[in-house]
Amino acid sequence: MTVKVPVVRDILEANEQLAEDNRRVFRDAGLFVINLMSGPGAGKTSLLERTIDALREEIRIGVIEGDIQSSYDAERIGQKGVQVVQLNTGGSCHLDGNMIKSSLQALDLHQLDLLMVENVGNLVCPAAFNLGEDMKAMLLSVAEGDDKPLKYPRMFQESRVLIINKIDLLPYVDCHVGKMRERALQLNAHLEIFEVSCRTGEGLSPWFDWLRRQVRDRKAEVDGTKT
Ligand SMILES: Nc1nc2c(ncn2[C@@H]2O[C@H](COP(=O)(O)OP(=O)(O)O)[C@@H](O)[C@H]2O)c(=O)[nH]1
Ligand SMILES: [Mg+2]
Repeated sequence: MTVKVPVVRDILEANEQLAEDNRRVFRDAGLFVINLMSGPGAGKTSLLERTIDALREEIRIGVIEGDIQSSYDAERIGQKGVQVVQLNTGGSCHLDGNMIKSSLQALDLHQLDLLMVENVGNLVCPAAFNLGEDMKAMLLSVAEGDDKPLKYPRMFQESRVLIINKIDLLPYVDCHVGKMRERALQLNAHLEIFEVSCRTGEGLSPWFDWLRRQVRDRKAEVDGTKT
């Protein structure tokens, strides 16, 4: 019984160290980094595609794709002509600091402004492992139901941003967006919430503006430390 607790703590502590190493590398490159999490199929890759299409002329975006298996998502993103690397976890349900560290040699970080990491589709473990990101952002689609904050609280507590996706489906599903928002905010009053449809494009402009601001602030921070 007592043996298991320190083992678990060791894994998380070792991960923290690796995440810290990654964070230093990202800072040196002046990058803003987002760890994108959701259940399978909520729309992470679709959001990345929309974001790249909208911002590619002004922001240099790179993507790390995390999946248990396949390079399908990386191929989707690769078609956009941006830097992308696929990480296969080989069964693990989340990305960790070590996986991110090993993927960085495949990217030219100094040619990027924004790095977006698509985590493995899962509403549980990704929230427990820091990657060295600036912030975690999560997607929840209306098709998954407004009760998810009650069932998977840690995801909402760890995230800075909640993107409620697939609002085009609202006429067809039993989801009360007001209730979803309220439950999420009860867990984390600082959540920035966007209601979007990656299918129609509705609601995405405020998300793009928010990203522009984060990247601009990071640049200003880096320029400030240089002078
Ligand atoms: N109706 C609708 N479907 C969407 C929306 N966003 C994504 N999808 C679809 O949902 C499925 C899963 O999307 P994907 O981006 O691959 O999700 P991921 O597994 O989180 O990366 C695909 O069939 C998408 O076309 C949306 O806003 N509305
Ligand atoms: Mg995906």
